[in-house]
Amino acid sequence: MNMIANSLKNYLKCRQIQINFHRFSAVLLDGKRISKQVQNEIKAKLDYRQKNGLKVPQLTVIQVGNNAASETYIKNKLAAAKYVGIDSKVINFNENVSEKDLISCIKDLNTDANVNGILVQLPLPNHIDKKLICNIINPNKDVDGFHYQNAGKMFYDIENSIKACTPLAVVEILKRSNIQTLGKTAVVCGRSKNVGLPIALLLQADSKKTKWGLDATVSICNRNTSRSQLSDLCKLADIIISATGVPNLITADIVKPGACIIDVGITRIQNENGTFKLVGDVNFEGVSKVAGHITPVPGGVGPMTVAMLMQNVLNTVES
Ligand code: L34
Repeated sequence: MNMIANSLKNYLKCRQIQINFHRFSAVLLDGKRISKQVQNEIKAKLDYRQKNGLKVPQLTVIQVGNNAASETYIKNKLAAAKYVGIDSKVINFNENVSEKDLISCIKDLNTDANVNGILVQLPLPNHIDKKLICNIINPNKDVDGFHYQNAGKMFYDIENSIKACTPLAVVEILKRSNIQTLGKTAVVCGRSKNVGLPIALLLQADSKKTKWGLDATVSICNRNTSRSQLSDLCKLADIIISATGVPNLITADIVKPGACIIDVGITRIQNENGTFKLVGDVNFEGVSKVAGHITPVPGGVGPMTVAMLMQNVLNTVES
């Protein structure tokens, strides 16, 4: 009896060691660090341009209303612009601004030779047609890549398309972290035109036809995908990209051991004391014990989105 008890104790001890070993086994994909690295590379190019009397790009951000998240994101974009050496400016509109006034402002910026990049921060109030606004922007100044000409160029593998910053951020994290994608299985949760769908497009693109192709086999899930469907797909996935804004959508039990997890979701949750905390779509605590690589929230895709915006602005004067 004692022997059995002892061997059980030993077994549990071994299991414990194993469990401890698996705790935080995933490599953290540090978006903040990679973002700094990208920004430093952009800064070096812009320093060179400035020294040689070449044009320093200008970014104009349009903010409508005072959405708390937008305030933070715009602040981060302006700070990055300042760091890398991009001139920037914010135009603020009251949330009651008419569509007509917004359009006339954008048209002025479209023809202003001092403005290289135009960005209208989303979301916009309900009385304003987001699609209309995004498609009024001069496609050559559309540093968000939301204009249908830029989206269409990406669809058709045309080289000089401006691509959306969040999809570029996901790709850049994968590339700089040496995550293999060719022939791998990927699941994208979310099909939004600005995030989920373009991420899936970049992941599936053919590297023989475009320089950005990642050659993965991609499934795209949406709100109608059942939990069991999602689970079946994720369990087979080498890469999971989640961009839904649903906290705890991705749990450890549906993640293949060693998979790479990119969390694009950002949800603000109010603590009991009234302060806010940010969470992603991924149950980080559980999934980080199973996954091979994982991005945190905050400090993951968000800061990289800002870095890729700087890259898009630089491209407007380089190409
Ligand atoms: N037009 N609207 C337009 N272009 C965009 O590219 C965006 N997006 C999304 C919202 N609306 C947009 C952004 O800029 C999301 N987004 C964005 C930008 C920055 C960050 C996150 C999302 C970011 O910096 N996140 C940090 C801190 C966030 C915080 O403290 O609230 C992070 O560590 O995740």
